[in-house]
Order: sequence, then C-alpha cells, then structure tokens
Amino acid sequence: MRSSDLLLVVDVQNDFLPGGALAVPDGDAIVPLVNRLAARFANVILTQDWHPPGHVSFASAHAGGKPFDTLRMPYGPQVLWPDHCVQGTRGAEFAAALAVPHAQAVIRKGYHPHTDSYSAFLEADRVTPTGLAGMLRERGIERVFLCGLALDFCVAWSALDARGAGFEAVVMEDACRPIDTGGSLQAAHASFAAQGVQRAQTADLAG
Ligand code: VGL
Ligand code: ZN
Repeated sequence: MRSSDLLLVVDVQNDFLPGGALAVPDGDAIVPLVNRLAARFANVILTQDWHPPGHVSFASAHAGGKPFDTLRMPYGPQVLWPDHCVQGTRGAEFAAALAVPHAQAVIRKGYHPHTDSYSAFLEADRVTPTGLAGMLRERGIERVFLCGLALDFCVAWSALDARGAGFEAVVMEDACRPIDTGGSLQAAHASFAAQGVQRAQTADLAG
C-alpha cells in the first residue's frame, strides 16, 4: 500500500452484527477479514453510527412508522430503521472482535437529531460535512479503500462521497455485507459503475 492510501472501516458495531438491533445478515463474518485488511494499512479510520435517542431515522420516532418503510423528509427519502446505535449503548460499541488498535481516528455520524448520515463525508442533507474530507486532504490521502457494514448503505454512500470529494475509492467487497432492502444493493452497484468506484476482493490487493 502507498502512504497516500487509507482504509475506512465503516460501522463494525454490535447493532449491525447478528443479534443486534439492525443485524446485517452474516455481518460477523467480515470481522476477521477487516482485521487482516487493516493490518496492511498504515492509515486507518473507523466510522461509528452514533444516534441520539428518538433519532429521525428510527421508525419508532414516527407515528405509524414501520422499519424498512421509506418516509419523505425535507432532505429526501429516508428509510426507517429499528432503533440502533444509540449513543452510549452496547449496540453502538465496536464489535468486540474488531482488532484495529492502530486506527487513527473515529468519525461519528448521525448525531444530529433531525438528519441521518449514512456517509462518513456528508450528512443526508447532502450539504453538512463531517470534516473527514478536509482531514484526509490535509494528510495527503489520495485513495480510500472501504470495508464494513452495510455495503449498500453506509459503505456505498461513503464510497460515492469519497469520489465526489476527489479521492479514488475502492470497495473491498468480501469485507462488506449488504442489508439489501428495496433494491438497495443493485442501486449501489449501479452507482459504483456510474461514479467510478472500484470493486475489489481482499485477495486482489498486492503488497
Ligand atoms: C447503516 C442503516 C442505518 C449502515 C446505518 O451502517 O449501513 N444502515 N444506519
Ligand atoms: Zn444509522
């Protein structure tokens, strides 16, 4: 890997693992791959979905709202989710088996009560930055590899926004798992092709 490469480890948190509030099927299977992958990068940043109680993305916050329904918000369509990754809860903690002690920063996202943030770069209003793009630019990062959960939501939106911010983006597919609801996985693949997000397997990585 080059010194201008960075691995972004997206939302490897208890609530996205089997038994969690928003379990991604087979999500726990990626953890050993993520650990091995991260060991090859000098530059690693973790993201952490981090919602206040009653967050706008929770079905429970809307009268008659059901998980996996879509609601129209001022900033666009919002999928409603079970309550998940509530600040300070066990579900919001990183998976116990995640072993990335050399991670350099944790980007928390989704902490504004009325706006979701799948992306590590831009909130769902598509204008509020998290600050990650500036951090990466200041540090001379040019290429962002991504792994984690869920492929078709937080990984996909982060990869697309990495491209939008001028970085190369490479999704390590075998170190991700999708939620796959309402055509989300197909849509992610189409956007990757349209926006120049590369798709790779961990075994493809040289050096
Ligand atoms: C995520 C749905 C809601 C994700 C986060 O990490 O992909 N998905 N919040
Ligand atoms: Zn969330």
